[in-house]
Amino acid sequence: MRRAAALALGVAAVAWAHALGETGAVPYAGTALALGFTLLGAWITGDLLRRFQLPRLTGYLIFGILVGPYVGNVITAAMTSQLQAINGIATTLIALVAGLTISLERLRSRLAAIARFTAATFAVVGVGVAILLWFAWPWLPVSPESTGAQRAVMVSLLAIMVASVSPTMTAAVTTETDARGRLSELVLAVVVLADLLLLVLFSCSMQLARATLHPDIGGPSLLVRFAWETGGALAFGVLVGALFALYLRYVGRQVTLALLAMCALLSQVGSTQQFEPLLAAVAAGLVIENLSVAQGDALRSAVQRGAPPVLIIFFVAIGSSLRIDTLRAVWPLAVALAAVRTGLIRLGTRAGLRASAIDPHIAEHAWTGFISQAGITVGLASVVASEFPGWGNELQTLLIALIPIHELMGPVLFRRGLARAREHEARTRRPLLVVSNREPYVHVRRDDGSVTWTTATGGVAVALDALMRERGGTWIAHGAGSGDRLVVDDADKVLVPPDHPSYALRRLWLEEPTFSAYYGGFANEGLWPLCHVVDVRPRFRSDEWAAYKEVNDRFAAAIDEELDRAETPVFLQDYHLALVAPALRARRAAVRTALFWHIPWPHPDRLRICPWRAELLEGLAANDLLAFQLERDRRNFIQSVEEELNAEVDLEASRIWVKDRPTTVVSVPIGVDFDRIQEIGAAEALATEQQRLHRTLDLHASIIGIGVDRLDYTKGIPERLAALDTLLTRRPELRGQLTFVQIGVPSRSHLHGYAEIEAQIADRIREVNQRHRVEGGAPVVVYRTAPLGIKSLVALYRLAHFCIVSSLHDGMNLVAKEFVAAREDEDGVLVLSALAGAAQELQDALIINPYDVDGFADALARAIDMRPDERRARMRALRRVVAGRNVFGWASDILEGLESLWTRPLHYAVRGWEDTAI
Ligand code: GDG
Repeated sequence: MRRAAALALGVAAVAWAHALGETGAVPYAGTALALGFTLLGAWITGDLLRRFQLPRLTGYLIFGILVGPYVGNVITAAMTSQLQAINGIATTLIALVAGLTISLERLRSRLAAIARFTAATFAVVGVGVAILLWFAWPWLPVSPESTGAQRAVMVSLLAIMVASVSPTMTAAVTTETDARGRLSELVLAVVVLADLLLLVLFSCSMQLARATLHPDIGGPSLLVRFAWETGGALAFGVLVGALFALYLRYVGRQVTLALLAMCALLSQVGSTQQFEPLLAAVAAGLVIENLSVAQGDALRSAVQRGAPPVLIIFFVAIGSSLRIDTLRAVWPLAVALAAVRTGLIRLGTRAGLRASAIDPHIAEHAWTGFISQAGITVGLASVVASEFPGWGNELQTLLIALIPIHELMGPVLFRRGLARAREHEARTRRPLLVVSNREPYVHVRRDDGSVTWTTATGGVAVALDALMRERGGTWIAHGAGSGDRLVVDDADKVLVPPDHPSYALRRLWLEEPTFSAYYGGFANEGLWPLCHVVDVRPRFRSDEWAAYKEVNDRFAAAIDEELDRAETPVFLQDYHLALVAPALRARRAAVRTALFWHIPWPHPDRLRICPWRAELLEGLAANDLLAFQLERDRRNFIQSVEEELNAEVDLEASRIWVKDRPTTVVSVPIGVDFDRIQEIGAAEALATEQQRLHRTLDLHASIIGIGVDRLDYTKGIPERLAALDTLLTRRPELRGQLTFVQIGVPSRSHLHGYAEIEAQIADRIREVNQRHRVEGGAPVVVYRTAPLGIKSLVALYRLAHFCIVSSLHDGMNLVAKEFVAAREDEDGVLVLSALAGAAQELQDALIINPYDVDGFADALARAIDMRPDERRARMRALRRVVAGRNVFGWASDILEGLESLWTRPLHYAVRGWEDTAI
C-alpha cells in the first residue's frame, strides 16, 4: 500500500515537473517543490531498479537525466548558482569516495602488476577512442568545424572522458552480489587507478585547451600552470585529507557535515586557486583511507547519509542543463560509441594481461568491470561544460547520452563476469576450511567389529560444526578414533555429520612417537603452561619442538591438497597449529588464513622462557588475521613481536609487519550457542532429566552448587574446594543442606602435572566430605568424572543455585557463559574468577580471586544468601551480555574480518548509496 502511494506520488511529481517545464510558467516556490519531489522520484526509481538487480545509483542517475531537462525549465537564476555549488560538492564527493577505496597497504605487493595492467588497458582504450574520434570528428555534433590543435584538445578531452570508469558502480555490484575474490579485487583496484591516471591526463588536457582556445588569457607558461594545477591539487588534497583524518581520530563529531564541508572546501579552493578539485579530492580520500583506517565506520556512515541527496540533486542539475531535442539527436551516435568502447576495452584488457603477470583466468573476465560509467564521467563533463560553455556543452550532451547506456550495461556485464569467475556467490554459502587438532566426529570400532560414531563435546567444536554444516567445505583434523580409518575414502575423507552429510572431514594420521611429542609434549607441556600463569613449569625439549614443526608442516600439506581456490578462508584453531601458516604459505603464497588463539597470550617477560619464541611469533605472524580472546592478550602479543622481532607495528590499525607481510591482530572474545542452550533448557524433557540427575547424583539438598571442568590445573578446582571447606567451617548450619556437584572430566592424564592434579582433587574431596558430612543429611561434594551429555549438562546448570568457575588463569571459560545461557529462568548466581577471560565481560557475576580463600568463601556465602531480586537483576544483565555475543557472531567476526582485509575499504564507496534510502 505504502509503495503504491509512493509510486503514485512519484509519478505525479514527474508529471507536474514536466507540465511546469512545458508551459514555461515559473512560480518561484514551484522550483524548490520540484526539486523536493525529484528527491522522492529518484528514490523510487532507485528502489525500482534494485528489483531488476541494478544499483540504486543507476536509478538516481537515470532519473536525474530524464527529469532534469524539465526541471531545468523552472529553475530560477538564484537556484542555478546554488546548484552549481552543489555540483562542486557532489563531484568532489565522488572523487573523494574513489580515493577512499584504495588501501595502499593492501595492494602494496601487487601494485606494480596492477599499475602495468591498468596503464596498458587504458592506453589502448584512450588511444583507440582518440584515433576514432579524430577521423570521425566532422560528423560529430561537437564543433565539427574545428581543426588542428583545437580539434586535438577536444578529441583528447572527449577520449579521456569516454575512457573513464566508475569505481562506485563497480564497487556497488561487488557488494550487492556479495562477490569476494581476485577478480573483484583486481577490477576495483584497476578502476580507481585508471580514474586517477585519467584525472591527471584530464588536468593536462584542460591546460592545453585553455592555452589553445583562450591564448589571449596569458599568464604563466603552460608547464608551470600544469605543475601548479596538478601539484597544487595533490598537495592541497593531501593537506585536507590529513586534517580530516585527524578530525576523525580526535573529534569525530558531526562527521557527515564535516565531510560535506570538506568537499565544499575542496571544490571552492580548487576553483578559486585554479587547480583540479577532483584530483585534490582523490588525494584527500587516499590520505584519509590510509591514515585513519580505524575511523572507517564513522566515515562510512557519513558517506551513507551525505551522498545520496547531494548526488540526486547533482544528477538533476546536470540533466537540467541539457536540451531534450539535442539529447534525442545524439542517441544513435552514443550507442555506436558505446559499442566501440566495449570492443576497445576487451582489446585493452588483453594488452593489459600481456603487460602484467596477472593470472589470465582472472583477467579474462576483468573487462566486464570496466564498462560502468557514472559520477566521475559526469563530473568531468560538467567541468568542461562550465569552462567552455559552447562546445563544452555539446560535448557534455554527447557524454550524458553515453553514460546511461554504460550505467545499464556495466552492472549487468560485471555480474556475469563475477558469476563466470565463480565469485558471485552468497558469502554464507562460501565454503570454509577449518583446521584443528581435534576432530568434530570420532568413529569408534566396537568389539563386534562394527563402527559407531560420537561427536566432540565442548562449545567451540559444536559451534564450528554448525557453521560448517551451513557453509560446507572441509575440516582437517587428526584422526584419533579407533574406527576412523575404516570409514574414510582414498583421500582420507568422510562426509559428516554421518547422519546428515554436509561437509568433508579430512583426517590426518599422526603416528607415535611424533604425535605424543607434538601434542602431549610441545603443545601441552610447553605452550599450555607457558601461556597460563600457574605454578607449573613449561618444559621445552628440542625433539618435541621438531615433532611440532613436522606435524604443523603435515597439516599445511593437507590444507594445500584440500584448498581448491585461493580465496577459500582457512580458519586455524589454537596453539597446536602455530606454525601451519608459514608452512602453507611456502607452498601457496596467496592463501588467506586466520588463526584463533583460544588460550591467553603471555606477557613478553614470560614468553622469554620459550627457546623458540622467535619462530613461534614469526609463524603466527604468517597469518593474515590473528585473533585473541582479550585485549590484554592482543597487547601482549603485539608487544612480544615488537620486542622479539623488532617488528614494525601500526597500533592505530592493530597491524604488525613481519618479513614485509602485514598481520592484523584483533581481540574477539568467544561466545556460546545461546539459542541452542536456551532451547535445550526450555524443552519439556528438561524436567525428566533433572529428576534423573536428582536420583543419580543424590541431589536432595536445599542448596546446590556446581562446577564443570576439564580436569586441568588451570581451573582452580582445589582452590574452590578450599573455599567450600572454609564456608562450611564458618557456617556449620549449611552442612547437610548444601551439596556441591563437581563434574571433572579427565584430560591429558598421562602428562606432567595432570595426574598430580587429579589425585589432589580426589584427596581434597575426600577430606571435605569427611570433615563436613552430616549423618542423614545431603552429601557435601558429589564428584563425577564421566562426561555428561549436553542435555544433562543443561539440566544440571538449571537446577543449580550457584555455579563456580574459579580458574587460576583461563582464556575465556565457556562454562561460565553456558551457565548463563541456560538460565532462562533468570535465577542462579555465577561465582567467577577474575582471572578467567570471561570476567572481562561478565561483570555482574560475583567476581572472586581464587587465591584468596576467605574472600572466595565470603562470595559463596553471598551467593547462597542473595535475595531473589538481586539474583534476577544480575542474571538478566549477564544474559544480555552472553546473548549479545554468541559463538556464531564470534566466528563471523573473525571470518568477515579476514575477508574484509581484502574488501572492507571498498565498501565506503558503495554503502553510501546502496544501503541508504533517502
Ligand atoms: C579452551 C580455553 C576457552 C566440560 N565437561 C563436559 C562438557 N564440557 C564442555 C563445556 C565447555 C567446554 O567443555 C570447556 O570449555 P572451557 O572454556 O572451560 O575450556 P577449555 O577446554 O580449557 O578450552 C578456554 C576455550 O578454549 C574456548 O575458546 O574458553 O579458556 O582454555 O563447552 O560445556 N560438555 C559436556 N559434558 C561434560 O561433561 N557435554
